[in-house]
Amino acid sequence: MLSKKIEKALNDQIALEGTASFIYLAMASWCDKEGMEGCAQFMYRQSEEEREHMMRLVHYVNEMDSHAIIPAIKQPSKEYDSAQKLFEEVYAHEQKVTNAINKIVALCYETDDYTTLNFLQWYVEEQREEESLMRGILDKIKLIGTGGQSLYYIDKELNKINAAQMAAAQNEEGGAE
Ligand code: OFO
Repeated sequence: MLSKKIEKALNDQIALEGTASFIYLAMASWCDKEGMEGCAQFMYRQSEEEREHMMRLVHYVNEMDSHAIIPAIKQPSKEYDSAQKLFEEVYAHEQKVTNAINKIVALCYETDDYTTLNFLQWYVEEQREEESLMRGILDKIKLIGTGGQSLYYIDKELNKINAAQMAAAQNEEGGAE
């Protein structure tokens, strides 16, 4: 069984991942409405991924004979000022999640919970990848600038990332067979 401290920290993390999933879904929907198909596809997938991260935690907490609590989720913003602002928000959210994961890792050391520590290694690696991916997207957006056709080029860049991620997922599936 998990200690009360770790159980609470993991339940807070469930809420954070669930919130990320909803925020990213709202962002995907806004991109869709604005005709940015590549960005929309990317954010729909990020939203799914965050849900999976939440579910991993739900299963872990319950497997450890504790109780995973499903949180109420606040309605995210409906409108975003620009693609750049949107990705700045995503990046800031990812940094917040990384900090939260690091705090639970520290708590695991404090409470000698090496099972949870081991479980969290996957999240540590995932956050490193996500932060670097979002930073890369923001760098590209800044390079493209805000000229007349900037949205077109930003969307094109996101489509390239979509294609690369789909190919990587297919490779993984192929390897797993
Ligand atoms: Fe859950 O990986 Fe990002 O936030």
